[in-house]
Amino acid sequence: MDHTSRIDKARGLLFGLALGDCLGAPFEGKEGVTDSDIVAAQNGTGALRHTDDTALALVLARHLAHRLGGRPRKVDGCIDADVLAREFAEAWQAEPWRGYGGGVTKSFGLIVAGTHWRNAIRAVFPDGSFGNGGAMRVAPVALVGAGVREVTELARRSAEVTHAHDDALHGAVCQAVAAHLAIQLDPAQPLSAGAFVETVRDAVPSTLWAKKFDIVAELAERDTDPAEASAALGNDVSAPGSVPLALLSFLRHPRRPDAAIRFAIRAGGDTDTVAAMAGALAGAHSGYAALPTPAVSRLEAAKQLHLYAEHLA
Ligand code: F2R
Ligand code: MG
Ligand code: MG
Repeated sequence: MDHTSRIDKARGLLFGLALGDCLGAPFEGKEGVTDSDIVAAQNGTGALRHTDDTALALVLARHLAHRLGGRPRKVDGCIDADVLAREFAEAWQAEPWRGYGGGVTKSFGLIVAGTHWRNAIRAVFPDGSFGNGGAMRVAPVALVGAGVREVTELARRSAEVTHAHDDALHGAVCQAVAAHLAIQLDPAQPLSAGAFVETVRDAVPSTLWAKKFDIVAELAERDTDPAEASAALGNDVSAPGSVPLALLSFLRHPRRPDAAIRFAIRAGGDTDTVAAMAGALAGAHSGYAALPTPAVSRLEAAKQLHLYAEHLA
C-alpha cells in the first residue's frame, strides 16, 4: 500500500470512529429511528460533539504516537500499561461529562486517587468489566500492529487496564483485528464477508463469540435489516452484545461508511458505540474520501484526528 492510501485509511479509521460516535450519541436508547433522522443530524450545522468513545480513542492514539516517535517500532514498546491507565483516568477527570460507563467512572476515580489500575478495576467488578469500553476505543492499534498477532497483543494490552473480563478483551481483539483486515483490503475489490469473519474468529478463542460470528456471517450474506440484526446479536453496552453488531453493520455496507453508521444507529441500544466501531471499520476500509465531507469537518476533534492519523499512518 502506498503512503497516500495509508494516510487516507488511517484518517478514515479515526474520523469514521468519531463520526459514528457523534451521530450515534443523540439516538442512544431510542426506538424507531429512521434514516432521515440520522441524515438530518449528519447534514446539520454546528460542531458534532463526541462522547467517551472518541475521547479515549484519542488518548490511545496519542499514547501510541508518542511512544512510536523516533523509536524503532517494536510491539513491546508501543503501550506502557501504567502510563496508559493514568492517561485514560486523567481524560475522564478532565471531562467526566462525556458519558462514561458507571464501572469505569469508579475505577478511574480510584486510579486518579492513587490506586494501581489492577486493583482499581477489580475493586469495581471482581471478575472484571465485560463492557464494550475496551473495544470502542481500540481501533488505533490497527494502525500500528504489523499483523494479526501484533494487533491482538496491542488490543489486549490497551483494553486490560480498564477491562479484566475475558469477554471485554475478546471484544477489543475482535474490533482491532477487523480494523486491521479492513485496512489491508482494497476497497475496489469485492469483500468476502465469510472469509473476513473467519479470520476474525481465529483471533477470538471463545465458544460464545464463535456463535456470534456464525450469526454475523449468515446475516451479512442476506438483506438483513437493523432490527433483525439487533434481535439476533444484541445492542447493549456489553462487549459480546455490541461488537458483533458493529462488525455486521460494516459488512452490510463496507464501501459506505455513512450507511454502515446509519445501520448501526437504526439497530438501537448503545448507538454511539456500535456506530463508532462500525464507522472505524468502514472508514478504515474505504478511506477518508468515502466519508461525508461536511459532517467530518464539523467533528469537534477534527484537528487532533488529522494529527494522529498522520503520525500513526
Ligand atoms: N455508558 C454509556 N452510556 C450511558 C452513560 C450514562 C451517562 N451517565 C450519561 O448519561 O451521560 N456509554 C459508555 O459506556 C459504554 C462503555 O462502557 P465501559 O467503558 O465498558 O464501562 P463499564 O462501566 O466498565 O461497563 C459498562 C456497564 O456494563 C455493565 N457491566 C460491565 N461489567 C459488568 C460486570 N462484571 N458485572 C455487572 N455489570 C457489568 C455495568 O452496567 C457497567 O456500567 C459505551 O457505551 C460508552 O459509550
Ligand atoms: Mg459513549
Ligand atoms: Mg456507548
